[in-house]
Amino acid sequence: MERTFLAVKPDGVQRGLVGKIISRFESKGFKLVALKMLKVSRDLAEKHYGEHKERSFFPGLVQFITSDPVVAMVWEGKGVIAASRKIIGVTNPLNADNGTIRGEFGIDVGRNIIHGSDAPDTAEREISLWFSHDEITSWQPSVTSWVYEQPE
Ligand code: D4T
Repeated sequence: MERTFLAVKPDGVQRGLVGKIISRFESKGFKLVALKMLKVSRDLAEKHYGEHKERSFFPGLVQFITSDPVVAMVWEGKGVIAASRKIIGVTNPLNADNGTIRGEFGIDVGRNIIHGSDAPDTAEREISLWFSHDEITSWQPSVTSWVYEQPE
């Protein structure tokens, strides 16, 4: 089954949106397999956002993501990477569709509430960057056959 890495950023935590955000992925039918709250180190932030290190917004982004706790998660399910990006909405909340997390809760690109992996290779890299193998749980929701026509 496909997995993705999601993180409620410090603005989402400060604004009390953690429960609402988790609820969206739970009610879609995706399975939460890892969850932790942490204050992100500068090293982790720079590794996570490494692809942006030459961009002008990089210092502010690292400052923001390390400023207060984040809630880091791994979610599992069919098509979870692309579906999560749809649930989250585009990067700039002002352009995000109504009904998406960013569209509903955000305004500024530097305060866009949640991160989600954008492709399978990114998801794999981010999951192993943020979680050790033994922090990821294996469990079988009892509702699986009510979510999937042909459970794997
Ligand atoms: P993340 O990675 O946080 O899920 O966001 P996206 O995948 O949607 O967008 P991204 O990688 O292009 O940007 C990473 C992160 O940088 C912030 N950002 C971005 C910013 O502060 N100013 C900017 O101009 C851009 C483009 C927001 C998300």
